Amino acid sequence: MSTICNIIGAPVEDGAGRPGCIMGPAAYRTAGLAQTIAELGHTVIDHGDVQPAAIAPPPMAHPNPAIRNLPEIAAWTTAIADAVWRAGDAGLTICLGGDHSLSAGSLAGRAHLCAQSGRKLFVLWLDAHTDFHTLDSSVSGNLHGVPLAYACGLPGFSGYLPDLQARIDPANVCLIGLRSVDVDERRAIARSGAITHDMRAIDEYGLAPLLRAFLEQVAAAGGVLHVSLDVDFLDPGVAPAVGTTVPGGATVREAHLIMEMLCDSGLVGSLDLAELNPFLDERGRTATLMVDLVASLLGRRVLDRPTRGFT
Ligand code: NNH
Ligand code: MN
Ligand code: MN
Ligand code: MN
Repeated sequence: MSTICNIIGAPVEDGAGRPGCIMGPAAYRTAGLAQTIAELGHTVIDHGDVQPAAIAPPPMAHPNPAIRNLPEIAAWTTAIADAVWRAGDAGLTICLGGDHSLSAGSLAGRAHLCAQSGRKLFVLWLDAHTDFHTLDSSVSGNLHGVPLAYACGLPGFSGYLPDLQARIDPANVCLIGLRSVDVDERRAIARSGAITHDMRAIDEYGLAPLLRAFLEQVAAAGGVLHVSLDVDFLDPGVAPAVGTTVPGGATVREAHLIMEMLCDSGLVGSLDLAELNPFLDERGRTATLMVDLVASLLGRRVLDRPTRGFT
């Protein structure tokens, strides 16, 4: 079962607290992402790196003095949403980060496509963090902490980040891997109705039943799934190349199991690879692991198994 993979580089780093994510797309290409996907029998179209739109003058000031690089992130969001929308909804679209603020654009672009096709969009957010801050609640001011709240249409973004063509229903969002959630985010995510599984839930029940329940929900609704994978979902022992390491993350096998189950579901339409900071990597091991996870998503298997795969 082969598909078309649209690769879009999104080398934004203005949303993170430290530089380095600008090198992310280059690191994935160096680690052989396109060749790996092609060897699995798929067709790869690499659209190159997105160029941010012109930054709107004069720079918009926000009453929260902590907020950093808002006009820059607005420009990136416009450009990434447009690139994702133009790639269309056939096959699989992969956005190579770039810090997690890229997902403001990828989610906006996918939501726009789904609004046009009438398909229901679901989101699987694999991250130590919820990224559910508003511009008003963010304490760090780093805009990689807001993309999910923005795409779900929480208040306070209008006039600062581009208006959404369509918002995502938080009830269609499932977050897995949580272990660092700020006070305001904790309140907001609980109120939103999103499905949340922290690391304790994984420890107690195992990943498979948690993910299976969500995938059944997506399938029953005839939905299409966007997967947003933050490098810090993984344990820093196996994935050191990220600026916001949090101990106690997912193991290599837990991450592969997710990708294998996602492949079998046949439901995934788009994927973000967010927060890789190659400056912090050790001999490319994090980039290589991320590429191997994409391979599992796209059908790499140890033994033959029934799968819906990608059609
Ligand atoms: N909640 C924190 C903040 O807003 C952390 C966000 N950092 C991330 N998110 N890496 O995935 O700064
Ligand atoms: Mn994140
Ligand atoms: Mn994170
Ligand atoms: Mn925060």
